[in-house]
Amino acid sequence: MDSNAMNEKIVYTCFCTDVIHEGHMNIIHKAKELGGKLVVGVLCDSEMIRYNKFPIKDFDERIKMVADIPEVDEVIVQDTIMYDKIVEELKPDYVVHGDNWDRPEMQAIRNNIVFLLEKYGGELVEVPYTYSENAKKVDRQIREKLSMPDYRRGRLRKLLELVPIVKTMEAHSGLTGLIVEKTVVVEGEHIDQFDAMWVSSLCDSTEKGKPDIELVDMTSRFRTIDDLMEVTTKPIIFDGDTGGLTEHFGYTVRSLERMGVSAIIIEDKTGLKRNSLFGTEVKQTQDSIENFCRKIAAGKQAQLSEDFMIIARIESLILEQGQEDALKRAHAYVQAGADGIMIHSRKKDPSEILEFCDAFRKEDAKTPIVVVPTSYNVITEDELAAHGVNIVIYANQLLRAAFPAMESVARSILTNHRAKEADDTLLSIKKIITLIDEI
Ligand code: SPV
Ligand code: MG
Repeated sequence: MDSNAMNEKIVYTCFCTDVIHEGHMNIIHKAKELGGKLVVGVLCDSEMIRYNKFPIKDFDERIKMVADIPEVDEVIVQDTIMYDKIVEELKPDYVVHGDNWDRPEMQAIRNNIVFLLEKYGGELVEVPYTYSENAKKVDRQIREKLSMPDYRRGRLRKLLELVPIVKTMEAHSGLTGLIVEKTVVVEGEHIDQFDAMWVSSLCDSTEKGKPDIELVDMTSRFRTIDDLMEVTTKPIIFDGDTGGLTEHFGYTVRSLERMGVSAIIIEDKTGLKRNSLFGTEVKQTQDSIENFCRKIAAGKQAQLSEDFMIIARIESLILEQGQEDALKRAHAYVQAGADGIMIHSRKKDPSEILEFCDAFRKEDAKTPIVVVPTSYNVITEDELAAHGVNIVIYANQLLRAAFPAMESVARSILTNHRAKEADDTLLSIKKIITLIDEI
């Protein structure tokens, strides 16, 4: 007979945390006071990630951490952030939660709980959330750990194991980094966020008013990475252009590893590099397979950490060399040591990319595939994942959003000889002065 049938009340609360501090213990004590059996759910890794709480502890460790709390009678897995499945299975008399529903995603969760409990007369018990100085310190320490180079570097490989597709957004400054770090959306029952950041050569150069031709030197590119690293924790994928001279490439790999970057992507072009989206409209030269393999191998040889990734980018479709050439190169680059491949296209139709992915996956089931759907932007993440894609990069959208907005405001002020007309389109003064938190 289950405990409900025995009339023992079921009290449920869910934890999505790496540490238990006083705030959590307060919830446990309040839940225990309700009497009955205290069941605590531990949110699974993939849902922690969607909820923008990348787990530091392994799932098993998090289960043990909760099981070790003496008041807890049973620990179960909660494998979706919304409570439908758990409420259906457990039919708890009470769901206990802190009353800190401040963010929109928290509100969505609250609505979901209330809706489900109302169906059978369950009750949501909201405990005043206590956030002591010590609890704040513990949370801050967790965040600091996420930003440490050794931890951050390995996070991309962890993500590749935990999520169906790694959603990567371009960031070219501290501010855009914060947007990628913090933006969370609620869409029906789903909560989502970006997993990683792309330091694009196009955006990094354009932001500095320079063309995307490897003109912005590595020291300057590293400064951009530093700006991002200072204020964010998500893993960084660096656009390494051609990787430069083979003799220099190992040094770049070591610097990036030291900084805590997770991966570099280098493209198989040589000579003056032009942006791929020009395609064959400008002169671009593809490197030989042998040379490019030597470069990959030199990078792998120099690499000191286990988790850094060197990803080889194939320009055959961009340069209209055909699928066969692209596939031959992909397999050769993997043989040379590449930890992943990126296939690029500038067509509006995604078919050539999907054809490549299907053919590559027939021969190679595991090497991660990276794509950049800038021109073929109709395709969704689910469709890409169904064709074996592991990392999707939105390579330039934030910068492209900012430019027309800024230009339009500049025009408005010039036209109106004052700023009033532009003001409605701007962030309020109150928001801009409070946008960045002080620690
Ligand atoms: C970049 O973002 O700099 C890239 C992708 O390399 S693309 O611009 O499409 O070549
Ligand atoms: Mg680039």
